[in-house]
Amino acid sequence: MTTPYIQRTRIIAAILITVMLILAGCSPGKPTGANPADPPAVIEQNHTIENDHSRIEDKPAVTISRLELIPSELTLSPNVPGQDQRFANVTVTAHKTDGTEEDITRIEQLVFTSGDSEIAVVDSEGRVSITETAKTGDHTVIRVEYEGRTAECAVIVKYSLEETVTTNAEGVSLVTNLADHAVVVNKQRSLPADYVPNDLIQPDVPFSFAGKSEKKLMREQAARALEQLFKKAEADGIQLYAVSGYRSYSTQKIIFDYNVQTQGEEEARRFSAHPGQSEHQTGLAMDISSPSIHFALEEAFGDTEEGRWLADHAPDFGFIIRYPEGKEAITGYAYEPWHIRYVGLRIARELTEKQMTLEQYFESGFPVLKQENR
Ligand code: DAL
Ligand code: ZN
Ligand code: ZN
Repeated sequence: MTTPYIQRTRIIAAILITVMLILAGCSPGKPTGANPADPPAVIEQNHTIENDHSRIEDKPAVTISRLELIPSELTLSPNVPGQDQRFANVTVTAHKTDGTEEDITRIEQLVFTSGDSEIAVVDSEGRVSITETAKTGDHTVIRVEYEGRTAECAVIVKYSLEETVTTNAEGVSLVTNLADHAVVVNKQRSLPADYVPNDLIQPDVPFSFAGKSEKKLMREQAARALEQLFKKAEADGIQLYAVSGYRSYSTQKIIFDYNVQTQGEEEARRFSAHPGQSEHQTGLAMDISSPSIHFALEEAFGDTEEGRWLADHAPDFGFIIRYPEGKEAITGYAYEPWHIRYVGLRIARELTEKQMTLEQYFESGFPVLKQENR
């Protein structure tokens, strides 16, 4: 009894659907709107028909979940003979929701930007280059944007030691990147005798002695960082005093000659620099002490509360303990827990983390391309 009723209902329904489809401009056997100008999209079973231009399966669409710039970190340097390290290419990988990845570097709609065009620039194809004025320790990021997603690649500028030194008529190796905040001055790399930094100022910190003195000066950026370091020390209840900052070539000569007279040349060279070879002439170094050891510059400072605090916190303000314990063979000097050197935040943190000296940073560092482990 019920069967004929259902059949009747089905027939009526089929007629109604046919009429509706005819009214809508379609025919039941031919579901495609053959006219590309048909405006309405018709939903039919599992398919979406959009103006007959595309037919998309109605399962979760594959979209981009994450963009990745490769490498994630680039170290670039000016030209050196036989090598071109000023440029590098980054590629863009799209990681998709279905677990696949695709190189989309050549897609036109990618937007590449530089975080600081005075340091590095990037073209529309992901070619990155550092500028003529970029200095060691400078860093920025290259960013790519696509469909609302972004990825970054850190760009670090690093000169090699070889390309920042020249030999003068007397056979002395003179440093050429004098104004670089990461300049390396040591027993193999001298400053010209007449070099005086042009941005020396007196940091607003307590000194161990009164009166006006060139030894109270530092280069501006280092001086500001020192003020922040001392502010943090004070907040932590640590009493630090600045003892000796900038020293001219002639001041260093007086100091070195005195040390040779009183201790002999061999011993003096373990802790005192020849004039022209002292970091104090760069205006980036400061000797620090505390009342707890009567403002002395001695190895014992490293074991005081203040000395330990300094070693722990200096890197957060861009300073390193320049002559660490056990590195005499590399730095050329015995352990000096009191001598801090401004190198900038990024290098200070990296050196501290890797327990490396400034010499090792640049040696390791024939400019390299670091590639993320994938
Ligand atoms: N004490 C350090 C090495 C200097 O004389 O510059
Ligand atoms: Zn010093
Ligand atoms: Zn990947």
